[in-house]
Amino acid sequence: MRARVLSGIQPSGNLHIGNYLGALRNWVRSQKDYECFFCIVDLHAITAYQEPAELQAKIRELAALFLAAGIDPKQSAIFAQSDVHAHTELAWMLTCVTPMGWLERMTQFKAKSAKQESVGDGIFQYPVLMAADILLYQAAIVPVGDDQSQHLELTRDIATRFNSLYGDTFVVPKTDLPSVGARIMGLDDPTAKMSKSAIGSGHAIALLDDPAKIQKTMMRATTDSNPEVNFETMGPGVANLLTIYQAFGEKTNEEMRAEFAGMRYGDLKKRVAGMVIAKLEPLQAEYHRIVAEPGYLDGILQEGKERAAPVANQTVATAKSRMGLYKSLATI
Ligand code: AQP
Repeated sequence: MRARVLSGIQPSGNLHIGNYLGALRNWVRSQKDYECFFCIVDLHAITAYQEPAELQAKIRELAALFLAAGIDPKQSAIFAQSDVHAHTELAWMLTCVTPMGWLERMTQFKAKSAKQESVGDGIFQYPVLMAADILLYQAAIVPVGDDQSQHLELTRDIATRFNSLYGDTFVVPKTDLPSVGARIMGLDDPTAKMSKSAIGSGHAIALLDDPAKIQKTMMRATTDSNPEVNFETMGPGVANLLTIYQAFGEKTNEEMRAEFAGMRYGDLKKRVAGMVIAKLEPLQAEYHRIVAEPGYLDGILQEGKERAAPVANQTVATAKSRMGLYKSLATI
């Protein structure tokens, strides 16, 4: 049996190049060596208010983007988290073995709760649900961006604690970060990570942005007070633009220096925009082809659920029995 991979993206906001370079592109690559489960984490998305009709539309949009990026539904399961009930069931069991102190240390919880007057319990429990997503599939590898590293460490701790309390039940997973592009920063503010939920038109490049919009956003990107690229003194804005180019173009550090040292910022931005436009063009064409086929996406999500649910249900059954929870004679 091949080792398993699990990862997910929230159907909130517009998928951006950070999501692609940090996670989605690695998912596509992992299909070669692993049995993969890719989850549209709608239960995570509702930790912030989502307009219901828009959430429904975003779930399909995300499924189409997974396919357009190169996820092959014949090899990998694409499904919605809320469609496989075991996710919430295991999340509760894991909540009961997770000390509150572990969750209070999560930087994403601290940052998100600092922005809100009233903090929902869902934001606090977010990493436990994420642990359930991963552990249900006995995933050995979890390809994510760097912002999820702390949550992955927590998942490992929860799995280890459960295993030591109740006997070996879960595979303890490893994080798979890309070597370049693990944390793409906001184009308007290169000290904050590019995020779907950030407000402002100059912040992110969405995977479905047209070439004119990409060019415009790129030309407005924050740089620094130098006139041209200097690899020794450059600020985070210029470093971020170079990272985007390097990640999309799969260039070595030497190639980057040879191509960009001494280049004026206006030319740098044009060149990065050109690379992003060229790389997104086939993905966008494929996306528009997929969404034009009525019923296709629902079929893909149904097949994904049928592949994911038996695996998840088996793990929940084992975890319940290890914990001593009641099992009736017949399943209804
Ligand atoms: N800027 C990023 N650079 C690299 N990888 C990133 N990821 C997210 N942002 C970057 C990775 O994308 C996957 C999906 O994450 P998500 O659905 O939480 O996306 P988001 O952009 O982080 O969305 P939100 O709604 O804006 O969430 P918050 O506000 O929580 O950041 C993950 O693998 C993530 O690492």
